[in-house]
Amino acid sequence: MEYFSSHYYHKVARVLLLLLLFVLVCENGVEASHRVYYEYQSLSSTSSSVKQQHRTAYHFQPPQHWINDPNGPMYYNGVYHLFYQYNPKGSVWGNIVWAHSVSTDLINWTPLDPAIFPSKPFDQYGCWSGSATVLPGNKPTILYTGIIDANNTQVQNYAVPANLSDPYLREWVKPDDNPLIVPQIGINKTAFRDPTTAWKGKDGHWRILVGGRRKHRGIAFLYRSRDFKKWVKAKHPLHTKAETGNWECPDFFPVPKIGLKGLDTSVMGTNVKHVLKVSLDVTRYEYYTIGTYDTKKDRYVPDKTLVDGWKGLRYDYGNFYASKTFFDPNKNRRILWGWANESDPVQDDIDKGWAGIQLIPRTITLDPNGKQLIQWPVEELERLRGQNVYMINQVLNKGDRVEVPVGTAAQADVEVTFNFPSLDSAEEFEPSWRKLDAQDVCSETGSTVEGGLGPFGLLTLASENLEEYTPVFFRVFKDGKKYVVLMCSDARRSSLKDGMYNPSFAGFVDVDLSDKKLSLRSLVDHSVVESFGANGKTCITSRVYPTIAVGDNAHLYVFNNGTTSVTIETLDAWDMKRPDRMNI
Ligand SMILES: *[C@@H]1O[C@H](CO)[C@@H](O)[C@H](O)[C@H]1NC(C)=O
Ligand SMILES: *[C@@H]1O[C@H](CO)[C@@H](O)[C@H](O)[C@H]1NC(C)=O
Ligand SMILES: *[C@@H]1O[C@H](CO)[C@@H](O)[C@H](O)[C@H]1NC(C)=O
Ligand SMILES: *[C@@H]1O[C@H](CO)[C@@H](O)[C@H](O)[C@H]1NC(C)=O
Ligand SMILES: *[C@H]1O[C@@H](CO)[C@H](O)[C@@H](O)[C@@H]1NC(C)=O
Repeated sequence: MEYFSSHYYHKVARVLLLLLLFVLVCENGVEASHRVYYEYQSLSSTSSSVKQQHRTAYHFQPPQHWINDPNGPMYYNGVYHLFYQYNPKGSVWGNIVWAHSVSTDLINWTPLDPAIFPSKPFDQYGCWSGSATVLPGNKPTILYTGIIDANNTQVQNYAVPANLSDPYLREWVKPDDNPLIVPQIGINKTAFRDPTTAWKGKDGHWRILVGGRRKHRGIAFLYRSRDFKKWVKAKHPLHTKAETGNWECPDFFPVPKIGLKGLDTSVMGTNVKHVLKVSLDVTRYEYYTIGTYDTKKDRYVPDKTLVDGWKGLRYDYGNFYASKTFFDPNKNRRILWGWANESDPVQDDIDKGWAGIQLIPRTITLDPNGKQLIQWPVEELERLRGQNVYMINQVLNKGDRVEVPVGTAAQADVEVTFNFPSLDSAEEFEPSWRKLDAQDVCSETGSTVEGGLGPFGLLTLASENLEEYTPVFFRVFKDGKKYVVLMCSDARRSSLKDGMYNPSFAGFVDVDLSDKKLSLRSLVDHSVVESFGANGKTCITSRVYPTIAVGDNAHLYVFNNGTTSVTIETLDAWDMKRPDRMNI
């Protein structure tokens, strides 16, 4: 995928581009939205200049520099591999290579040398995102997007391990019969990227998707191959959707209708549903649908009850993009990786010496109601839990704020279940809000506006006198006979420093309230708050940069600002240890 720094910039750039087009009546094909900081491309900072204050402790981060999309995650011979887009020379986007790390538990990672970097005519201007497929005979193959000229022309290449006996697959080779796929006439060659993991049809042919666009229509191009070398574009894309703009990083995989197991990407049939996720270049967020893979027509049909478009379901309603899943045969689960960019100004990233993190990998399953996915941090994360503090049956009246005395509130994992006596006091959901996104509703209400049932939840990365805090909370509304649950992760008061991107991220939670309970888990890690509402039905990530609520001065509280008292049924919090590197 490509990086540009803000939606606003994008709009301005589009207007400027249109003007330019009128004036020049020509188009050079270079992305208007593609903000490249040439002046910083070759700056090379040293580790000693890297600012540590907001660095994460247990989220994935290299020692320095810029990272973006997770690439080609896979499990091979007892080892998890994570590749990712990386600028080896600075903390802004540019000079992109595939950095490579390995792990045996998804938590403790050891960096290796970059696996794929520009070196051949078919990728000399960049090695962009892609996926891994483990071919029969236990042979991993990577497909990735190569940039072949200064005009950003995109092709799809492959790379294979140089030595299959090397337990860490350190070295990768890019054979000379690359590229495998070039954009044929009719395909926009600057919007043609991010090949998926391949799946095998009943006819024995492999299939992959490549993301792209035709005008404003997002497209998941389908390619087929018998031998993984010669790829032929299918007449019809697997799926397209008007007015969604360029699709980046498509991901397509099966989930079982019943049960929690993950499935190999090639599994199909009546016992499975399929999921298609796309990353929206225009809005810089993702959406997914659940649907049916019609293997005869080789087309994907989203379920009618779901929104196929900008207002569709999201893995995460916060700072989360360019995600990718893989099947983990070791524990029979499907795991999701997502990237969170920084929310501070570019100059701060340069000063820090780093930018971007990978979020905690999440196990994903289908909600038994079939209407959405459920996500939960991989169980291995729990090995980092240190000292536990807990609360039970503690009542929170209106205005109460209670400290959770966890050892390091800046580096913690907290799980809480609230219960409430009734839903009677839920506020009316204003009819005018039906047109709004959850985020807009959250920014109108927030944690400071008293409600009936809620706002209640956690105050993370909070300073003692609440000059700074990032509240993660619920608010329950009544809309006719139904209840609407809003979950917010509101960064507006997260930092006293100006210039931060600090939205009141929010999502609705499709949860049955008949047991009058709501649960919340937050992973707090210095500059990230990654939250899971209602056992993983709604997830929201915020990147925040407190100035007071740092290190030992960060606090964690539970609060209630609704008129109805709520009870902390159980709360468990742990301070989190730092992962180790493996010795290899
Ligand atoms: C890039 O596009 C411009 C305008 O179409 C063209 O003149 C130039 O030759 C192209 N450069 C390359 C390397 O393809
Ligand atoms: C091709 O895609 C690029 C990148 O999304 C876009 O800037 C350009 O306008 C597209 N060209 C056409 C003809 O649609
Ligand atoms: C391949 O890796 C194995 C295991 O690390 C090593 O013993 C062997 O020498 C390597 N082969 C080559 C050709 O490098
Ligand atoms: C609760 O509401 C009061 C009154 O609006 C406000 O002063 C306070 O900051 C709120 N608490 C939180 C945690 O937002
Ligand atoms: C992350 O950064 C913020 C602030 O610059 C932008 O507004 C987002 O668009 C950006 N997100 C992505 C996915 O690039």
